[in-house]
Amino acid sequence: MARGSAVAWAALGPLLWGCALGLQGGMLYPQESPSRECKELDGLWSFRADFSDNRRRGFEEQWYRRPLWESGPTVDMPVPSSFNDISQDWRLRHFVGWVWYEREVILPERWTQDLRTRVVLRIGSAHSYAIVWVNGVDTLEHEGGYLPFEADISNLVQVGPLPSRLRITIAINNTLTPTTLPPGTIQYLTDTSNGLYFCTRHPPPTSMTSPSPPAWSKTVVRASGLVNYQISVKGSNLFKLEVRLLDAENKVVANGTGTQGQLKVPGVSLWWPYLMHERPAYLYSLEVQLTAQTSLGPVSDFYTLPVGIRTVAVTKSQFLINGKPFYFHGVNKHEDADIRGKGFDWPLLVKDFNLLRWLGANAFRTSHYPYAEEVMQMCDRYGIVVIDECPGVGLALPQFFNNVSLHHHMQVMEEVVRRDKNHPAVVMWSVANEPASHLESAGYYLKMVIAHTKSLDPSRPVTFVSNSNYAADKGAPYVDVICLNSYYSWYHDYGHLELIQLQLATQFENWYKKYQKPIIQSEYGAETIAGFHQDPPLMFTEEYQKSLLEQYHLGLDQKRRKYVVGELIWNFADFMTEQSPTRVLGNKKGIFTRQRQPKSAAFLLRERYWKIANETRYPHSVAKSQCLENSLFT
Ligand code: GCB
Repeated sequence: MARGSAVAWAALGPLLWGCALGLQGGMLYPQESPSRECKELDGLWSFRADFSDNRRRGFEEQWYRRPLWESGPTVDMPVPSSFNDISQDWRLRHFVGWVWYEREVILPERWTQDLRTRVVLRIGSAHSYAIVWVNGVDTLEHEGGYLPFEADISNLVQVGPLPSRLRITIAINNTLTPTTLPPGTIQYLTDTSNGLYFCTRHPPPTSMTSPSPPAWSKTVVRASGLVNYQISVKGSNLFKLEVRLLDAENKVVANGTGTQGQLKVPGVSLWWPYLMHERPAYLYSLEVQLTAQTSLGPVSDFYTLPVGIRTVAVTKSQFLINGKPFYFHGVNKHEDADIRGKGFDWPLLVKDFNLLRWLGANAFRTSHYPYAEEVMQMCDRYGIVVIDECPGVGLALPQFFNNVSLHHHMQVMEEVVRRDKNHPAVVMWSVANEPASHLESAGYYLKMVIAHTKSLDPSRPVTFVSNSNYAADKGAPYVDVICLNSYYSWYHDYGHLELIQLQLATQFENWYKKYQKPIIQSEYGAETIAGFHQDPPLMFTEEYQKSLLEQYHLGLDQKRRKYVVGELIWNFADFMTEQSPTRVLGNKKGIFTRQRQPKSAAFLLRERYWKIANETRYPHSVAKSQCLENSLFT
């Protein structure tokens, strides 16, 4: 599934190449500047699923060597999207194996004729193993969905007088194995000899030539902010780097030169979460200008990175942003919508952010994989705090905790940190959701992944989300914040809403007594079919979802001024899943439907989130925001 956008971009000459923390190099989001041009490759691609028994006909017949239509029929496939719900072919709905995408691109003349231009092909994400050919030449391979990958293709396009047409072919395989992330197992249908297979996941999931960014870290000293930057340059040793930090009014507030340095910002405006300050989400712009000498003459490159200045810290009972206690009142999300499935689209994204603000939510977790970079950019701009989760979901079987998986998991965390490290909205990394953390092998595995993530980015706390018992969990000793999923009165003791408060109190007290770390209720919720009603409440009705939430809220209120630092509802919206007897056209635990219309629980949650925001912090600034919200939505 080509979920993410594809883009080709070009920059003149040597490139700024980000480098930060424990990471070598970086990967800048493609951005136009006086030296850079981008060409979006989103739109209609030619597509074919390889339905052959062994799924390998495309390789046997070398489909990448010629235009795809020459080797058989193709259909139109929109990018970005998931292919599953686009066609009327039932085989595609559940297809596992190799699918082939292809499109032709016409490049601007400068890209192919000016040898000082570097041309880069970048894939926003492809789930989950991808091989890319350019004009039939094997160019790029990448393992793992959800994250970007790119290759410098200058030497492929700058070969002759006018090779302006480029044929890009991408083969993508969505098979999950014990060593992919998420992992899965392959089960053969009745007759293994015909090679028909499908994979299950555990648990069934829901459904720069360039530069690169200066990496930065930040600390706050009274009224001054410090921005540390580090830049690496590719393609020249003879260069000059100038760095300027501009405030939101475009006034230069600090200057620097060279590949690394520290910018001091007197009278700093900090980046605050939504509802925590009257001017939340304050962003500076870090402008980097490179001038370099190359064998082909002098060249320049420009890149501008939005920068937020803030601190994050964890005590044994608090989560602090800029030294003030922060309470996560938010949601878990999925990148999911009707027809398009997983994938990125602007109307949905803006709608979701409007709903988050309506709700008074100040945070979400990227359950259970990194979301598109554009989502992270919106979070920076809206002040929505993010727990950034990698695709470490479904690590439920002992065989998934092996060395190959561990190595890959660490690699994935590197890619997540490399992509998202410069987003002030990201305040914590989550390395997994509900791994079988009661296993000894899982304990070692989680310890290693968490330690590796901390070495990549010592500035942010790291967690994983547990559904284990406090006494059995082997990973909790290594996290900074305990994140707990529990489904009282849903998967346990269903129907018994009266037990929730007691169960929740016991859960919190046991975990806190053992670990003395702040706790987030990272999932809770109830399957609810919009329009189903019953009073007294019965499961699957809107009344039941509301009552369950009310009981949870009473339990959370007992602890939230003590050591519980957050609550994230499961889920923001209904979403598609694999078929199963427990799912009615997907997971219906949303407080909004899949079409983003509110169920009764959305109003309950809205009242609660605004109340928490008003009562706990900055009454002066919050009152103003609420005023604005109310006037917008009444
Ligand atoms: C969970 C999982 C989430 C599921 C949810 C549910 O614990 O983390 O991926 O969708 O439960 O609704 O079953």
